[in-house]
Amino acid sequence: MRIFSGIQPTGAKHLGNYIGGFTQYVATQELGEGFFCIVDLHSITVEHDPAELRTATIDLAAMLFASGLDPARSTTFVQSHVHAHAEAAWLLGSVTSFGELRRMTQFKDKGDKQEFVSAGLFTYPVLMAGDILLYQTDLVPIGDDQRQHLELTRDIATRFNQRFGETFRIPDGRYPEIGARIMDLQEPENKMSTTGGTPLGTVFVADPPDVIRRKFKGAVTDSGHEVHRAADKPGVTNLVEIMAVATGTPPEAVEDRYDGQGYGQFKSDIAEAVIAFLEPVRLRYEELAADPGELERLLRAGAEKAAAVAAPTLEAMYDRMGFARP
Ligand code: AQP
Repeated sequence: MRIFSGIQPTGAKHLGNYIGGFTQYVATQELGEGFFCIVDLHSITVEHDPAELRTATIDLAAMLFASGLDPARSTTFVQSHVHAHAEAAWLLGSVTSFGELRRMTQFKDKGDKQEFVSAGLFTYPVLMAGDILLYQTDLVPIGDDQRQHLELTRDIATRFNQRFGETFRIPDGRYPEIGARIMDLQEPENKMSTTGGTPLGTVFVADPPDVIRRKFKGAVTDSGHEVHRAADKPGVTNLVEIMAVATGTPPEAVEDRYDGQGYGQFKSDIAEAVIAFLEPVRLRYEELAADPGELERLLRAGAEKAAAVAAPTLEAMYDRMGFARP
């Protein structure tokens, strides 16, 4: 079984990324052959700082290894190191319609927040489709926010196969049972997000304990005492889910334990649970990030392995589309 997922090197990674991304990568690497990609080409679709992109790329490698990705077992690499990704995106653009891309909710949400809406932001899902399809992927561990992009990937692959002959495996998504969409602590109707989140509502993996305590203390709930998940209580629902994931207990058990007690104790217990959940990763991350030379070496080795696996798929794409190859 082939597993592929990508993660953007944009700034600090948050608790939503950790639950929707990292924990699933580590779990799925046990299921087969994993390819985990730092998708730097995606990060330039919104305004970015070149110096930051460079350091964030290496930093993210440290965080991926710190969370438990094993470089001996899973291929961890940087997207721009494997040229096939950019080429595949161009080819797949011809089997993706303008109408499909225009329907992507992430484009609408992010586009609304940008002063300059780049063409790259619009075509981003095509690049993502190529990322996944190049590796003949069976399973894509992602958070709920990427569900629509994965559906589009499946449509693009099916269309390519129909038009040019069987070339791609059709991938399935894998979403966390709990915590597939962690919400902002201050604005729980919005997902916790790097570009769209509030500063106090976004918990970073590398936040020190006192910062995590402060953020949970200020989390928006409602005026009641009921610790129950409900559509009209997104703040409480989110906290119950976070507590469930951080402690590895079912959300119903969290509700039973705290119902009727008020939110003060609940919030302070969640903060402690999240600190304990993230601390080993943060400490290991700090250790690994101190040796960028070693991280670069691991990423070079990863890119070599990834390039070898992606090359035959790209070649098949060119061939079936009728290109006269050199
Ligand atoms: N709030 C979330 N809850 C659960 N999973 C989430 N993911 C992102 N936000 C949440 C998952 O994290 C993985 C890596 O995401 P990414 O950093 O590559 O980019 P993203 O999905 O676009 O989300 P970000 O990081 O918050 O950036 P913004 O919102 O600024 O684009 C993915 O598997 C994602 O599903």
